[in-house]
Amino acid sequence: MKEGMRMRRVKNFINGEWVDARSGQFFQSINPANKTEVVGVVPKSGGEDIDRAVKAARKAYETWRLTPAPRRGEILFSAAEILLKNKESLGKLETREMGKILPEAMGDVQEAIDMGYYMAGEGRRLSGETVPSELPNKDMKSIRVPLGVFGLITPWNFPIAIPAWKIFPALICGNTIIFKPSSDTSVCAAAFVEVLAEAGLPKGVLNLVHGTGGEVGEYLVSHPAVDAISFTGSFDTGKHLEAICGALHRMIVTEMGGKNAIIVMDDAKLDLAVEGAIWGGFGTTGQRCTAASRIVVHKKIYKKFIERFKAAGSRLRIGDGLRKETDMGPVINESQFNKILQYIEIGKKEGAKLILGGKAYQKGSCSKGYFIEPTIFSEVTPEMRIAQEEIFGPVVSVIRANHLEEAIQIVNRSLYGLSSAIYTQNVNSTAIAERDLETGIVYINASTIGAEIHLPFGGVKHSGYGRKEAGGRGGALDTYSRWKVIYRDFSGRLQKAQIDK
Ligand code: UN1
Repeated sequence: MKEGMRMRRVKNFINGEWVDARSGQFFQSINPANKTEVVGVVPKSGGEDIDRAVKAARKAYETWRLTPAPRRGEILFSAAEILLKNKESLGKLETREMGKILPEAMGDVQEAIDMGYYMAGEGRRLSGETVPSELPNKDMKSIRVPLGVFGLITPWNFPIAIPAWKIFPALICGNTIIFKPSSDTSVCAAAFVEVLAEAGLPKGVLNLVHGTGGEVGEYLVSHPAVDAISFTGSFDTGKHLEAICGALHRMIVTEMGGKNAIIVMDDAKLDLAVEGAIWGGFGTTGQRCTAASRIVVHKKIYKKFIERFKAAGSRLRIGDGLRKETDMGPVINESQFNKILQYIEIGKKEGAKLILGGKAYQKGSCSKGYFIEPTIFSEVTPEMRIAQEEIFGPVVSVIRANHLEEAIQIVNRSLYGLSSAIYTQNVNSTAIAERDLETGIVYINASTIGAEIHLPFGGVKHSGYGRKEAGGRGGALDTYSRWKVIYRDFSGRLQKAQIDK
């Protein structure tokens, strides 16, 4: 724990060297549970730093793409081993820089470990198809090839897992990388890159450039020598980057917001549903893109659900995520803190009934951080702004529904479509929900959060665009490689497909 309290001077990582930004300027990364604690001092980079990183990545690509994938996999396997050895210290660092409670921070590191082992194994598969030709003495196959130099832009809410979701598959497929993490979690990003360097990644294959989205993110996305982009963050930024890439004819995948909902039917196991709503709504302080911000409850059990949900919410203990007894940590920064409090005011003005929380939490040492009470609104109607817009904080809206079909309509009446859930004991209801819910992920008798890494992750509508993160075939491998098709004719004569019989 003592080690965890030190302030770090982090650097950019370009062409295998730790360097400051060309500008010589810095910014601070602070602990959201205690604004007076500086977790790290971080280089404030600009276009010149990106230029150097892109140059290094382009050069490294020439050899990395030819390195056998099983060898690339060995480096990933070593990285996973190092992460496992350092799981607790990385978790503590993450709690200090991002605020989530330690068990969740260690889960975040575990998600990266899982992805490391998984993608290491993919190094021995990366399979395509070999199929017979319609002509004699001819063979044909599809193979996966890298896209080239990838720009990766990641958010602060999963400071190690989300970079791992992108970096490990991009590497196993043979791409080289410029990694631009959120400026709120620069120290975690540097710690993660240190692990990959220690695992033996050749110089230039993975480059890290710190800075803000406006200053370096956009420059990276539109850089002429970058081949593809993967972005996770807000809808507004993602859509803007999609437009840039569209004009440049550049591949981009975006993973964006959510307004995820849990349906609780009248035959649900109520206590289980309440637990799921608490975990989905207030886990990670509501700051997952999969967070359950709407609970759509069958009218027959609405009152009972509200009572139990409120009681469970009021038992949550708020505080520094490093303390064992804490259930819910702070929100990430001042602008999020203000935005969430504004949404609470909007909810009140719209006529929703505030039944729990509703303000900043400032008891004792919590006055030094960005803490907000777990907040529940009941009597929310589907069109209210608090039921439509992504708040990204510990604010949950409870909506009443008359029957299953109406509940599904309410869930689908959203610009977003990332994750949804239904609690019911009726197998037929689960079948209808699984068919009709318009989200990329559907949970049955489980909350909206907690996706595992070996199936594709991503949503529809405003929640995402293009290919998916995580998973193998149909997921990350398709995102970070493209198909090349080879036809070989060894007949020694001209053979015409579709014409010769
Ligand atoms: C995110 O919130 O951006 O499914 C990712 C989950 C986590 C990942 C969330 N495994 O909740």
